[in-house]
Amino acid sequence: MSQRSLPQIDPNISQHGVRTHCPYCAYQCGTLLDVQPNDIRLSGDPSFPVNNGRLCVKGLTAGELIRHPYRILNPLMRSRGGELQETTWDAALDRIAAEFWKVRRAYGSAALGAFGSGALTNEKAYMLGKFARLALRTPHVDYNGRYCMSSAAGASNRAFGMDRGMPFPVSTIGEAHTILLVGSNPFDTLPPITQWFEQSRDRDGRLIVSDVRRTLTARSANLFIQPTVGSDLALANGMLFVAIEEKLVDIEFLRERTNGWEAVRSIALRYDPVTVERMTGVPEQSIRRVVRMLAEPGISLILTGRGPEQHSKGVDTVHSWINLSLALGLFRRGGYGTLTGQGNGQGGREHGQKADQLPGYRLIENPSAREHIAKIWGVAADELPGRGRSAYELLNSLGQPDGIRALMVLGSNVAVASPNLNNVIRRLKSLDFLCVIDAFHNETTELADVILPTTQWAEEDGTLTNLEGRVIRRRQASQAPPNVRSDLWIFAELAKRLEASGRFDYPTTEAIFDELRRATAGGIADYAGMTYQRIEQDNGVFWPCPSEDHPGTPYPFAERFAHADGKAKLFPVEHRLSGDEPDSDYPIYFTTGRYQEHYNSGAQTRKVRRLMDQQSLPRLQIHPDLAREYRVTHGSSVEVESRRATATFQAEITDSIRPDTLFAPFHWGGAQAANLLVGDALDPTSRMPEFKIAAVRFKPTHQPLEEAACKS
Ligand SMILES: Nc1nc2c(c(=O)[nH]1)N[C@H]1C(S)=C(S)[C@@H](COP(=O)(O)OP(=O)(O)OC[C@H]3O[C@@H](n4cnc5c(=O)[nH]c(N)nc54)[C@H](O)[C@@H]3O)O[C@H]1N2
Ligand SMILES: Nc1nc2c(c(=O)[nH]1)N[C@H]1C(S)=C(S)[C@@H](COP(=O)(O)OP(=O)(O)OC[C@H]3O[C@@H](n4cnc5c(=O)[nH]c(N)nc54)[C@H](O)[C@@H]3O)O[C@H]1N2
Ligand code: SF4
Ligand SMILES: [Mo]
Repeated sequence: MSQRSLPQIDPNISQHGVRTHCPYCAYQCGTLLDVQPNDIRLSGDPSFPVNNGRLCVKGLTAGELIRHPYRILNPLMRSRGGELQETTWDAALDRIAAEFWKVRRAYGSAALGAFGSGALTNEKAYMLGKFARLALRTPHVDYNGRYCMSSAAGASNRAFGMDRGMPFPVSTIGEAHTILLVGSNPFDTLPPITQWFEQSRDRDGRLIVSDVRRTLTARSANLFIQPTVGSDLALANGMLFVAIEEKLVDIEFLRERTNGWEAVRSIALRYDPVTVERMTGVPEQSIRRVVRMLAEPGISLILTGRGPEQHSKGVDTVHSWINLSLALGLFRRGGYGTLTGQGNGQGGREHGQKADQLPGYRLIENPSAREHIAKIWGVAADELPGRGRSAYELLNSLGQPDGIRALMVLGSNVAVASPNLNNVIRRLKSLDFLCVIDAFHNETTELADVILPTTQWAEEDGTLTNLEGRVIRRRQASQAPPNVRSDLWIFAELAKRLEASGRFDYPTTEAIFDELRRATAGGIADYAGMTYQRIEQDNGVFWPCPSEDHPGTPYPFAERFAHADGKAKLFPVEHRLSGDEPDSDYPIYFTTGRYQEHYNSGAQTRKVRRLMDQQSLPRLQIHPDLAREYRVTHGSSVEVESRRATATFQAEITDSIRPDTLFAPFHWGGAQAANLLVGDALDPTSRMPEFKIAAVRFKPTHQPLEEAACKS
């Protein structure tokens, strides 16, 4: 056969399926997805250079979601009797619009609200921000990223003038000589990342893990330290003391590339390692060893996860680790990064679904940012609302005087994932009207008046931005069920009914991306030079990418930081107490996190049989000493009580946790929701809740635990 007669081959479709990405976490593994009438095959994409063919058990089993029997297939509306009943799209959309108009007439547009997600593609996040500002005409749009990486984002913006979670590709881990993971458990939460840690180890690299639990990740570490919950800031300051005392500070780097060293230095000198040992429980010798290892020649990385970030002092805590990385001059070859969590955790925070933000990481209160976006949207700048409430504050305002009366939620199971959960559920119930857009039922749809069924990842096109800042393509591999619609179509239909038609109709998802490119042009997160074609050809493009001939930016801080003078800011930070510290009534620390087999609120993974077979219940990790004292036996039911509520878990007695701390996953709802126990203190800058610390007491209970799979 001659060369010319070969059929046109799309390099994104092979005999193994369509090249797309996993529906879950920020690692965004490349997958090959082949959906046939009687068979769904999903495998790792060996040509995507981030996972190189590997997948974790969640990604491997994600195909089960596509034709899942519990999929929502038609719009649902609650009848007068309170039952959810199937209805037509027109009836459902008309009802939502009517309820929104009713609230708008009675209370004004600021009584409408929207809650989005880091699971949404860039195109959806962009459209949600636009929809909230131009169709709902409310300032109150925020999203679950506020629960996720907002503290790391806050500190990175302050320190570097830019929040690019990892300012280097993930492969840098493979080249590193020393890696310090602070409250991050990526062997469970981003499993294919282990290949880069293995590569580092094969080159004699060393891994240091700081976690309150000896996690799967910690078991691979050369050095494991186990600080008290909430003491990370004191620990970082103590390490800075050691760096100063042992003359390991890179003065030349500080002089050339940073501001603010003197103020930070004088605070660090109050954190001598003997005091810090008392504050954190980490032995002085270990503190010294960590600093010496980080200061050795070669690439050193300090990476944080949610452990130090999800606190009411999260921003300052992250800044303390950035201070240490700057003082050691790590940015010459490595530096600081945060391991972002949700599928589009990075892109989701750039395109305007955040209460204080417009696309391109622009601030909504900045007049020139408003002008730029208003022009692209074809409105006057003063038509754009101002800054709205942050996620928890938004939810806490529901049904309150001056609060939100009608809410739209997409991409978040707020009735499981939010802190002070009983309060949030009460507030959701006090709404005049709640509408949820989802592919599946979850604890939040249970409270909704209208539920709209949406397409899911395999049925969509779009882009996401992974944890490295690499923009990638999600490709459609499967037909959606006949009566299911995309979030983007829903925005357009609702806009028509809210007298905002014409601004939400696009022929393709790519056309939305093209508008997003123009909206981000000149902003911090500049996507102007990216096209779908480039993204596909190059296995993703790193932002900022201001023009089509720009190669993209894998290392944004290689030469300069993003502040106007090109320098990074060190910032003096002090240890402080949490909103909910133990006392004689509630003497024990409680913290939360993740299982490898479940994802976030569990709305998706609790429906996957293979995952439920492996992890069917939330277990409370208890140290043997504590278990003995409280007469709790392995496998029995335990009731945990905080100042707010009680929750029930199954006891797992293990010496991998500190004796003063209990741990439970937050993947379950109802009486097994860890967030019943968590309080509502927020970080003053990021408005991040304290998911990683609460004061509790506990006791054995005879209440049996039911397997809490999502049954519908
Ligand atoms: N399997 C799985 N993978 C996921 C997810 C999932 O739900 N399941 N979710 C994705 C998302 S959205 C995110 S944000 C990431 C999160 O990824 P990680 O940050 O790795 O996950 P977490 O388990 O929340 O927290 C990490 C560790 O912090 C520790 N920790 C708790 N309190 C403290 C403290 O005060 N100090 C320190 N130093 N450590 C503490 C916990 O013991 C835990 O091991 O994972 C992503 N990947
Ligand atoms: N105690 C405690 N609480 C926590 C945390 C913790 O560590 N401890 N972590 C926090 C963190 S980091 C996060 S990220 C949150 C996550 O928790 P949630 O905000 O609840 O996020 P998910 O569980 O991922 O919920 C996703 C929902 O969105 C739907 N969905 C997914 N993609 C789309 C889409 O494109 N469109 C629409 N319409 N729906 C979609 C899914 O079907 C699912 O129902 O939880 C936070 N809560
Ligand atoms: S690591 Fe994340 S992206 Fe990769 S397969 Fe697992 S859940 Fe999916
Ligand atoms: Mo997250």
